[in-house]
Amino acid sequence: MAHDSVILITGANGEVGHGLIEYFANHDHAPAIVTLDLNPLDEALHPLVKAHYVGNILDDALLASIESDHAIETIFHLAALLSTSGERNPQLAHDVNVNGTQKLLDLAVRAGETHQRTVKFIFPSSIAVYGLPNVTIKESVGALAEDDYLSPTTMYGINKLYCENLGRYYARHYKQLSEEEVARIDFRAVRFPGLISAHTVPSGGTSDYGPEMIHTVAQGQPYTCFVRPDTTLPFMAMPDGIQALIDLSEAPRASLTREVYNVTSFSLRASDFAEIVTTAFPNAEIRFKPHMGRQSIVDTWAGIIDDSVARDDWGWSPHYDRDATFNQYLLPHIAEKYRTPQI
Ligand code: AKB
Repeated sequence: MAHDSVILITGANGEVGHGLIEYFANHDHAPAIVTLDLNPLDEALHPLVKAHYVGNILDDALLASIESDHAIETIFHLAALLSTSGERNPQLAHDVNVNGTQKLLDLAVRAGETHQRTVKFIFPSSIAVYGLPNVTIKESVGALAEDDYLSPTTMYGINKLYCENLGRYYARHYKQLSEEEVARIDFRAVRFPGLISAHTVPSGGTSDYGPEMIHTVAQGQPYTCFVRPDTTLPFMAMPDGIQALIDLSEAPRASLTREVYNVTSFSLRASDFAEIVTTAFPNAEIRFKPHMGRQSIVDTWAGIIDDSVARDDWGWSPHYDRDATFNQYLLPHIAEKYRTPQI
């Protein structure tokens, strides 16, 4: 039976999934969208997708039915456990983040063979792949390029780094011993910094202190930050994160010089975050009470990342820099969401 080509989005119910669905559904020439998530898809998105599957990415029968029902052209594989959740349950993180990704890569290979095409596989990786040995080096080393300091200390970071390599293997070397094997996967990954959304508060990540601080204070509640004031991480506004995945997926293959790209917007200390939030919400009550475990995670992550290769290869450029992220995106939407007065 002939099938129409589709884009498959896993972990579709998160905010990145929402953004991708809205983008492709409103794009004239985009294929139809099929989604997979542990939870039922938000009602509002139903008219925008061709089919939604509820279940676990480790469920082989479910993946087989998606594969037989549709001709998959592109996969955005978003489903994952984040870094703090991964330390709470390392075995589950490995199952979902590694075994789940491999199942999706295998599905992509089979879909490519069945429909005689190369399937695009778009993968969000993370700054968690970095593993700086100590804070002194973190502070002195400057912006990290893609191949610097890749010794992650979290299950999540290890999973992401391994899946970057697995994706490159499937794209470039899969079954390299067999003469007639054709590459069936075009694997492309972005390494995200902390993403900050005006609409949702993340959970299970370790960069979450940034978005938690602004959303909590905007609701008139005190916030206790779980990292030291001097902790520096790179961040990006959520719409830019979504745009990065779209831009990379649409870039001509010939312009790409690698599979995995850093993307960033601005780097900020936790104390700078608190200062900006306090300026916007003068009644803010923010205190710092570092959590040893979570602090030790962010101390190994890059404070600044170098995304010049993404800028050169596929024209990456964030729409929101630091000031625009706060003044044009976060503060107006968050104040509106919680109806809190700002100065
Ligand atoms: C996390 O904190 O785990 C994520 C990430 C930076 O990948 N937000």
